[in-house]
Amino acid sequence: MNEQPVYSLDTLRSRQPRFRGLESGHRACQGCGEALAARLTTEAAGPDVVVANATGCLEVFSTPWPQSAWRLPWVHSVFGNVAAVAAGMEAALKQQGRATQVVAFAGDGGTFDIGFQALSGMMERGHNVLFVCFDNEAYMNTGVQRSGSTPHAAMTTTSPPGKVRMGKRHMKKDILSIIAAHHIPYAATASVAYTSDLRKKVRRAMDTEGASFLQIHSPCPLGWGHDGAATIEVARLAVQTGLFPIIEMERGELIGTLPIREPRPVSDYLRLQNRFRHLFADDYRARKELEHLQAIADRNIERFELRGIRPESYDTEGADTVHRGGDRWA
Ligand SMILES: Cc1ncc(C[n+]2csc(CCOP(=O)(O)OP(=O)(O)O)c2C)c(N)n1
Ligand code: SF4
Ligand SMILES: [Mg+2]
Repeated sequence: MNEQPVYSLDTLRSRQPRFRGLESGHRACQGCGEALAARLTTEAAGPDVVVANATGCLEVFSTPWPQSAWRLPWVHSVFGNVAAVAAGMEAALKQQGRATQVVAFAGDGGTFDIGFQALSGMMERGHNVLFVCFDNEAYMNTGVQRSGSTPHAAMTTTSPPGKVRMGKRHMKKDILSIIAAHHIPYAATASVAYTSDLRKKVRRAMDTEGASFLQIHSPCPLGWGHDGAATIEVARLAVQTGLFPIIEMERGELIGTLPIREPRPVSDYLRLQNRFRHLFADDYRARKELEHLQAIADRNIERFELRGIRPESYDTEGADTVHRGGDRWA
């Protein structure tokens, strides 16, 4: 009879796959940044978590009745009340004396716009909930309508470029400043292009007592009009141009940034996406809008000192991009 080798518990554990909160086989588009962001977030937050998920792409592509891609307890809320649902769950678990933590998921529409009232109340009351906004900069689930997070000049179905204006007229809301005004213990931005940074922030938020907030920049190939294979490149360029600053705040004070060694011109980022195609037309207004977007990026770089004035252990050049096969940050 063949003797089976005896492995230690540690060896067996090291051979187990990482905890996966969101399984493959869901119905997101190829290259969906939101699906990647949700997978990374649950891997870092789990396994002892329960999730409340607002209506939106993530909820729809992960749970086509009667199937589910979730490997953790998960509840679907309506579009506008996920923070209230998560707050109730947290209060109930606390009452039962359980250590299970609560995470709320919402798109930018469910965060910046319709879900904001419930989010503000949850933060004000100080519930021990991590609220994650998967920011794909429009209402994608219902066919790419503009949201309060859609960048200025972007094309959506409700902000088409034409004779009157060049895409969205209004500015992208500075949600992190609004969150900072609630003085919650921890708030940060992250990007699917910088996965180690994203994981560290999720863990830090989970270790924080009280409300925490994470805004994850999550490209949407369908709504932004880029190749699904270019999702990470697009996400990285948003950071490296200064258009999506990666920052961390404690009680409303800036405590960390991801510096940019060599800022790239915004056109490198915009050119990859169909939603900004009209900005490259031979048109005076297009040139003006490009200058405007460059000024926004330059202002972010100056405001958050992204040229690396602050001492940091890594920057956008040194930080990883997508890391496969193991968790070197565990
Ligand atoms: C009160 C209400 N209004 C509108 C809708 C339709 N609706 C469902 S999801 C959605 C957009 C979601 O956008 P976002 O939160 O950004 O998530 P995404 O789909 O982009 O991930 C809308 C408008 C709804 N479900 N409930
Ligand atoms: S529409 Fe965008 S956010 Fe929705 S599943 Fe497709 S890529 Fe993801
Ligand atoms: Mg959205």
